[in-house]
Amino acid sequence: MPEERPDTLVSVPARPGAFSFAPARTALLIIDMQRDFLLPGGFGETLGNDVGRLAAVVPPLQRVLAAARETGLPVIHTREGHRPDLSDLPPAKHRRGKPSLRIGDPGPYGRILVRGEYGHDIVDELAPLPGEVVLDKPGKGAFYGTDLEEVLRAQGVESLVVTGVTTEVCVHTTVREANDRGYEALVLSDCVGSYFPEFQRVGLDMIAAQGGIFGWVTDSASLLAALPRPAAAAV
Ligand code: TIU
Repeated sequence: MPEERPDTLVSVPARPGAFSFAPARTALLIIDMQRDFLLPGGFGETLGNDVGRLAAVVPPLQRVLAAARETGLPVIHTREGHRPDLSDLPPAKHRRGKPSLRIGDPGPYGRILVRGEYGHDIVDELAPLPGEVVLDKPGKGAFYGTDLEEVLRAQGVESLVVTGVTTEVCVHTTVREANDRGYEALVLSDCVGSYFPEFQRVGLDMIAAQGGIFGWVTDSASLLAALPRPAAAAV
């Protein structure tokens, strides 16, 4: 409940400068930590990517998720994917990238990027708890074609801690969408992952450049040190 969370501002060292937020008005957004992006044989691999590069995101994100739950921040998980009849899949997206398996084709974890399939769901390590919002999105941004704005407004959220994959695609698109809608976004550098090391670095630089043109960037340790938690949980 928002009224039970600390309403005072806390400050986190970040680029391009300290990020101040009220935990009472902040949500943790976890973008597309789905088997289809992280495991061999899923959508990410069909696009020609080395999916092993994303594994490093899981342990720090587990720690941030645990801390968010202890603090009482709303946790919103997203999943990129499409209806089983693919009626929400634009032909241009279907054709994109000449993948060996296209969206909707049967893969080792069920139909690629289709809602309800095993591969479409979130990895076990970050499984949503009952009561946490799981938001299905057809596009790269979490605001496009979803009710995310209504969810945030109903919970009084003004700031977002953004995590997930991939840095330069769905994380970036979502941060830009959030910025345009007036939300302040803090991206955790070790809790977002890319298939391309250079895109990871440049993607984060692009967010924090120009005085924080899209948002702020810090790491999970800095956020965890700043997040107020019950004394027993923080040790
Ligand atoms: N291909 C790629 O890097 N990402 C995606 O297709 N979706 C997300 O980032 N979730």
